[in-house]
Amino acid sequence: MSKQTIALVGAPTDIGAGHRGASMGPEALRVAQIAEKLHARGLDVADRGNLHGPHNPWLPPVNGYRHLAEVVAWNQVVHAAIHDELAHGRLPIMLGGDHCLAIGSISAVARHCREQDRKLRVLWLDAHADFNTATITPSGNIHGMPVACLCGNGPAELVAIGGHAPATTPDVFRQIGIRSVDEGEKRLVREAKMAVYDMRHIDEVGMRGTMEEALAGMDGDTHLHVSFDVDFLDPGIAPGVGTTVRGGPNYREAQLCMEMIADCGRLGSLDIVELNPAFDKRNQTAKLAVDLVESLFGKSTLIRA
Ligand code: 5AB
Ligand code: MN
Ligand code: MN
Ligand code: MN
Repeated sequence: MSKQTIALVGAPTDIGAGHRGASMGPEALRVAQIAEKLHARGLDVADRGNLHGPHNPWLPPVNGYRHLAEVVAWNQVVHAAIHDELAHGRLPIMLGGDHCLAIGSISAVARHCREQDRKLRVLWLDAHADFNTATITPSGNIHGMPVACLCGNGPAELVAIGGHAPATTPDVFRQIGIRSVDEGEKRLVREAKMAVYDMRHIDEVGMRGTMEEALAGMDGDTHLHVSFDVDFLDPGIAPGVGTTVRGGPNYREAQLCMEMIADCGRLGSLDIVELNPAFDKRNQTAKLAVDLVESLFGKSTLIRA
């Protein structure tokens, strides 16, 4: 088997967020040596640099969406770049940027899976369900809507990114770490029968039991995508995000989550999103994210081998 090549794709924008600053995420991850650390793990790493898209005009929502046209433009660019990496057999890591960009990356992964006749599983690591729509959103911020858009509930321009509408269906998702869901959003999550392993579930069955359930049922034909919203982590260890919610996974729980994903051997693509250096101190949250991503690629597994 040839060596796995990882492609780092920077998407420096905060176009879908409620705070400015996630646009600095890609550079903070590079400063935290994401490329060097993965390379040291024996992986081939190519840093593609940053994608380009419209500036953030910082305007109020229109018809329930903030910056819809700019969000569409960014996601088209992300979709094309991530699809191209997958088509060439590489494992893309999208360095966000805010979480609206998962519409572009996951639609590209879903398209690749259709083309290769593979199944898709998405692990959504987040404090939030990101299942809002224009009518129920409390903010109009599209980073709170990517899962809904990917499942066909959103504006046509976003739902159809990549040409196949919807890009995917709720049954491919496993949401982990959830602890902040808006009232209207709760109803939609229940109606969609979304698999939500919320913090209550993690409290009750532990991270190990949770991950066993979330990873169950995948086979050799399953592509695993991880969408890692850094606000998944407890803000005590990860203050560098725009939307902190107390009561998230601690350091060891987060490590176990990543280690169990590594052990399953199916990881095919990754988003690292919502890192906001404007809220961080000494780049500690970026360093933690890189530390966890090293575990996602098997760092701690070797100790026991
Ligand atoms: B994130 C909120 N539900 O829709 C909304 O960080 C927050 O990508 C969304 O998970 C958080 O504005 C979006 C209140
Ligand atoms: Mn999110
Ligand atoms: Mn979040
Ligand atoms: Mn956020």
